[in-house]
This record gives sequence, structure tokens and C-alpha cells, in this order.
Amino acid sequence: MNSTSYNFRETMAMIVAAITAFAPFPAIAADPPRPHGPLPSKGQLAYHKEELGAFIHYGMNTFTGKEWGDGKESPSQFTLDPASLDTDQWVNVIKDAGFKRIIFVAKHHDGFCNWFSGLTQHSVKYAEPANRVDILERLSKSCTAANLNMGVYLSPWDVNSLHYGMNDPSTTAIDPWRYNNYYMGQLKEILDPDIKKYGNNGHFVEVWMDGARGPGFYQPYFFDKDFLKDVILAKATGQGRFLNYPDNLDKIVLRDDQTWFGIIKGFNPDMVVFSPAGSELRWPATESGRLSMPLWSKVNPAIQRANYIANGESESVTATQYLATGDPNGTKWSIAEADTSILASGWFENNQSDPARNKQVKTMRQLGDIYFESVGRGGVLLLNFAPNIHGLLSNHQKARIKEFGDAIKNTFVKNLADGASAKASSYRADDARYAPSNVLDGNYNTYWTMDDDKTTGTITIDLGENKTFDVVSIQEYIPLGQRISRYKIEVYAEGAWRQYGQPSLQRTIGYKALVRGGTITASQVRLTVLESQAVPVINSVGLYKTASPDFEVSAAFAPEFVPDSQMKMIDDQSPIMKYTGNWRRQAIAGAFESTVSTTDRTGDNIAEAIFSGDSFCIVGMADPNSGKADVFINGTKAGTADFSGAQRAVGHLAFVSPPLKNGQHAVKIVPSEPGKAIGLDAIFYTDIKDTQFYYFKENAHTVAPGSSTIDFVVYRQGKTDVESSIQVSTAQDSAIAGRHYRHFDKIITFAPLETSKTISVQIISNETTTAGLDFYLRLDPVGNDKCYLNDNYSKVRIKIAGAKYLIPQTRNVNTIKNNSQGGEK
Ligand code: FUL
Repeated sequence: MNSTSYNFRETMAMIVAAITAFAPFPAIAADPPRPHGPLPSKGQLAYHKEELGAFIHYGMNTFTGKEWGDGKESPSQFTLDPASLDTDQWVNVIKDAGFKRIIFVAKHHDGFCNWFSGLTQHSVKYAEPANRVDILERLSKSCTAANLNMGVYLSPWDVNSLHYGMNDPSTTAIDPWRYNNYYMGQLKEILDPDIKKYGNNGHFVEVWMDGARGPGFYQPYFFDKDFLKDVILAKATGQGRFLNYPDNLDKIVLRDDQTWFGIIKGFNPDMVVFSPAGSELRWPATESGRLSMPLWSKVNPAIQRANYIANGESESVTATQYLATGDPNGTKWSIAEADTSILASGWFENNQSDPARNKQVKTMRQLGDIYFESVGRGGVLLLNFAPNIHGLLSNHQKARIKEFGDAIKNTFVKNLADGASAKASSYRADDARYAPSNVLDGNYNTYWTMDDDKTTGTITIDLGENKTFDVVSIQEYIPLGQRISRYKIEVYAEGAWRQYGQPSLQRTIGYKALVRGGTITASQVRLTVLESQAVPVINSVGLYKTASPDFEVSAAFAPEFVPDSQMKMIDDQSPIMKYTGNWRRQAIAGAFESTVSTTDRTGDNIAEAIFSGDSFCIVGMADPNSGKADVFINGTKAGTADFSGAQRAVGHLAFVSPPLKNGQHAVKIVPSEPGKAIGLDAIFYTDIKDTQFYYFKENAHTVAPGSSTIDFVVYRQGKTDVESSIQVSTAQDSAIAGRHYRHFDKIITFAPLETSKTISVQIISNETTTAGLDFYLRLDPVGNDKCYLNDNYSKVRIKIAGAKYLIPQTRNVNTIKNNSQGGEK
């Protein structure tokens, strides 16, 4: 034990415990904190600890080149050679990369079954004899051999099944049982452990009930009895679209085992279900794999169901903030399961036009961000893999999965807080069982906590020496509930305490928070809980150094728009700044170099500076009495700087220049609004001589209803007298490539001296009743090119013409409007 790990309170507590052990009366040992709010079930806690799941999308679409089949395919189009199908390859690659479960798409929306179902002829069983193979059985054998957990995706929306109700005016009656019996029959075929044909050794851990449903389709789903009660209630109050749903639906379904969830729980109560109906796993309103912050692992299932029902029982319009962030006052534990595909676009490896050319995979940087914003925000990551027409994972996918898995393993292999000591502002009843050192002992079930009346507190990890890291990991002990809503991380480096990571992201913790910041060498780390619903309970704090440059926090997180090293400042007091006319210097707290130069008259007042670089911005002090100024670059008017603001604020960005040719430039600022002041604080400029800096002109776009294309401008600056290239691609979020927009993925080359390029992405017209769908455009370096990227995501929101957005009456309309992410599910 080194001297830094000596803790007075802990030692005293041990002495007191030792004395009281011999005392005539039993010691009043502090009880553990009472559970707070809903708690995770056994199956949920197991999934949290697994962290990583793998989706496999495979089936008819792989062969027809589609993302959504129409159900009219012939089984003979499924032309897999069973001899080349290698499910062992899938399992081994996925398991070696650290994934702990496989969720296999047994049936997608086309209704084609990847197992020998006895309930339909739309299955692999009816493929040509030479192509017949029960894929689910093969995969089950491979998972059993490797002892890898299995789950199954059984799409509720089935465009092939004749039992499925349609939104067809000529339909006079829908027998709600027909399709539900069919779906329940399929659940039984797959999940029944007595059959022992499917699953890991006959068992499944998860069922995925996707929330997507195309327009024109309607069918009441018998999720569970609570859901049916809500449907009846909604019908009575005129919400939802219910066709000929019988009024006595809740009376028809009497037993739990006549419902989907009931069947599942009957086979195994620990199985978790992904669904829109308030079950254990929820869709986090995005398919980007990146979760919201704050993120609560709880919801009120009644609210989740009500949103879904009121919005026509398609998750397309319930892609609200409610699903994204969860509910701080939720009554049921709900894991945000971040599903996304390793493919740059789409879920299936269905490149039929040229099967030899496998689809592009996401970059390591994208996957790094996805990992830290899913697992690292307290959710789980479900990353999709897509075998090809030969029944194999392509080399592209194999290589990227391995790289990703290795980066995670190598990052977390060494906890740099091992051997450190911990002290806290206080701990519960001074009882050693709740001492701060518990966060360092590697035991999941021991934790630091305080007396019940405390909702804030500090724990300090003393490393005893300098350590270099860029990730701080914190875990809340969720078996007692999720509590913390705001915290702060500080590090002791170079003789001072400094705030670490992005404060706006230090909100909820839940199962795990992975806080990324710049690489820092520090000797102590301090976690301060600032807000908590009940006494905080922390069971682990760890420090790590990312093992891949792509896992390091990206430039997009940095507040500066280029790296500090490339940014230079001309302060208002600098001799480079020349003033004519009437200017006054003011000492202003928080201003750069503590001053702002102000002028409040128009006329001859001018501020000028000459610098050598390739872009600049003007920073000032905003004020209600301030106005605008014309900005001239090399004698030509380039735009207007705006210094007005509802309230006085320093650090106000008044003007940003377009990219300039690297060289000398003269900036002239001429106030243009009579009677209004301007407060000039500094000019920042960049001077990137040896490489390129790329960025999007705008970070957010809205596609007007009816538009068929959207243009993006990519800027290049820095070394622009040469040819250079950058990769530009779309990344899907709630909008889906091929359905809402055309995937774009090209290397674009700037000719010498070219500083901007316009990219057009095609929007596919779409009649779905969806309020808003998002996708992104992103920039990535080509190969090992060194360049700077900023805000390499540009967000696009597609608003589709004729969109009908059904607002649940019980909720705050404005909040939903403002927050809604919109998404086709
Ligand atoms: C979505 C589906 O429409 C996609 O095809 C895919 O299966 C994804 C996981 O869920 O809702």
C-alpha cells in the first residue's frame, strides 16, 4: 500500500467496525441505499454488461438487390449455394471481435422465412432443391458450437402474408386473429426450447419486433394485454386508425399466452423484446447508432404505447425525443438499443449490379463515434453485418469488424486507474462497505455511495503519478436504479484542476459513461455529481488511452473550427489593427486580452488589418445597441459583420470569411448602421500551408417539400495550389438510403486553386406520412491523406410533401415539434 492510498476515514471505519463487532449491542451498519425507480430485469442487466450485439441481415433481399422486398418474389430467386454458406465464419468473426450476441433476421418485411417454416411457402424450404437450406438451423449450430447468444428478428410487418390486414377500403372486416395466430405460430416454431433446433443450445435471449410499416398496411398486433387495452381506449377517444378493429378486442384476448410477449415470456421470462410497445428494449429514434445525451434507461410504457397508437401504429412518426432520451420519471427499465449497419448504406449486402464489388463499410472514425455514443452513453450497440450471395461475410466487412474489435479491446485492456487510491467528499455512514475505494476494485457489485440525503458529492482518484489518457469511464450501479442527471469531470494537470471533456455531454451516466476528451497527462481525476434524483451510487471509475487514432475525440467536438495550432489571433489592441476615426477601448471581463474596441458613430470609422493566411473570422461583443459593419477583403465588399445581440455577450461570432487563397489579405471593417455601435474584440485567422482543411459551408439543411435534389458546398482551404481529394458520402439516420435519398459516396478532387465544390444528392420522392427524416453528409480523408476536417457531418432534414404529422393530444405539441427527429420505422 503506498502512502497515497491511505484513507483516514476508511481506516477509522474499519477500526469502528472491529470494535463494534465485540460490543454488547449489534452495530448499526448502514443499509444499502433503497432502489430508486425502475430496475433492470435479469435479461436487461445481462445485455447491458454484454454491451455489443451483432445484427445479421440476410435473405431474399440479398439476392434481389433490394432493401425492402415487395413480398411478390418467388422462392426460386433465392439462389444460395448451401455448400458455400459458412455460418461458422459469421459466428467466429463476430465473436472474435467481442460481440456477445447475434440477432438474426429470420423474416424481413418481405415475409420470406430464412427457416423451414411450416406456416408459409414463402421460405427457403421452397427454394429450388439445390438451394434449399435452413439458414436459421445452420446458424444455430454455429452459435451453439461457439456458445454465442442468439436473438431473432421476426418482422411484424409482412407484405407477403395473406393474413396481414390491409388498409383497403374494400376490406369490410379484418379478423385480427388471422395474422396474430400466424405470427405467434412462427414465434413458437423458432423459440420453443423443446424443439432444440434453433437458438444457442435451444435458447434465445432476444426477439426483435421492428416498428417499420409502410403506408397502406394495417394490422392490429397483439403485443400484450396492456397494449390491447390502450388500443381500445384510444379507439374510444377517436385516436389512431383502427379500421374494423373489434370493440371487444381486450375481451377476445384473455390469456397472456394469446399475446406475443406472453408466448415469449412463457418460453423464457428473461428473454428481452425490442418493440414499439413498451417492452425491455426501445428504438432510440435513430438508425445512426449514436444515442442522445441525456439518455435515460427508463420509460413510461403507457406513454410509449400511447405515442405509437396515436401515430397510426408506425414508429415513423413516434421518432420523438421521448424515445431518443427516455424518460427521467419512467416507470419501467428500457434499454436504448442503438441499431446501425457496418455498411455505409443499407442493411443488406445486395449489390446485385456487380456482386464482386462489395458495398462500402463505415470508416473506423464513424464506428469509433458510434461506439462512444452508444455503449459510452449508457445504451447497447447492435451493429449489423450482411453476408453476401455466397453466404459469406465479405473481406471488407471482416477486416473492418476485426479492426473495430481490436481497437475496443486494446483501448480497454489496461485501466490506468489500477493501483490508484480514491477519496470522497463523504461516504455512507462511514461504513467501509460504501467506501470510495470500491470504484477501483474491479468488482461490479461494490460501490461508493453517500448518506440518503446527499444528491451531490465528489470522488477523487489519485493516480500517485502522472498518467496519460483520453477516456474516463464511469458506471452507475444500475441494479439500484438510474439516478444521476448531471456531473463534471476535472483533471489535475500541470499544477491546476481543469475541466475535462465536453461539459454539455456530462449529463446522465446509467450503465456506463465513456467521457472522451483531448489526450491529457494528469495525476488526479475528480468526478463531481452535480444533480441526482437520489443519492448517487457509483461502482466503477476507469481511465483509458484510446488504441486507435480513429477513437480519439474528433475535431467536431472541439469548439474551435480548426486546430488551435493553426489558428492565430489579431487582438483589438494588437499593433496590426489600424483604426481611423473615433474608437474607444473598453476593459471588458471575458474579452480576448480583456478589451474591446468600440465605435458608435458611422462615417469615417474604420478598423483594418493585414494578415497572411487563408480564412478569418471576426469576433466581437454583442450588444442590443450594436449594429452591422461592412467587411471588405482586399478592397472588395465580402459581406456584413453583425454585432447586434439581445443581450451583451463577449465571444460573439460576427463574421466568417469564405476560404481565401493562402497569402496576404487586407481586411477592412466599416460600421454601416447610423447610431449603432460595434464592439470589436479580435480577428482570428488560419494559415494552413502544408495541408488542406475541408468543411461544409453549412451544417444544417432542410429539403423543401417536392425538391428532388439538395446541394452541398464543400470548402477547401490551406494548401490549395495543388490537386487534392476528399471522400464525401451520405450516412443514413432516420432517413434511409434508397428509400428517401440516393446514397452518395464519391471521392471528389479539387483542381489547383479550386476552393469550393458543389455536391448534389438526390432526394427520392416519397408519400409516406412522415414529418421529418434526417440523413447526414460526411467528409473523410482519402487513404492516409493528412488533412483537417471540421464538423464533418452536415445534417439534412427531408420534409416530404404532404407530410401528415399526428400529434398525440396528451403531449406538449411544441416540444414534440421542436424535438422530433422524425424517422421511418
Ligand atoms: C428497419 C427496417 O425497415 C430495415 O430494413 C432494417 O431491418 C432495420 C433494422 O429496421 O426498420
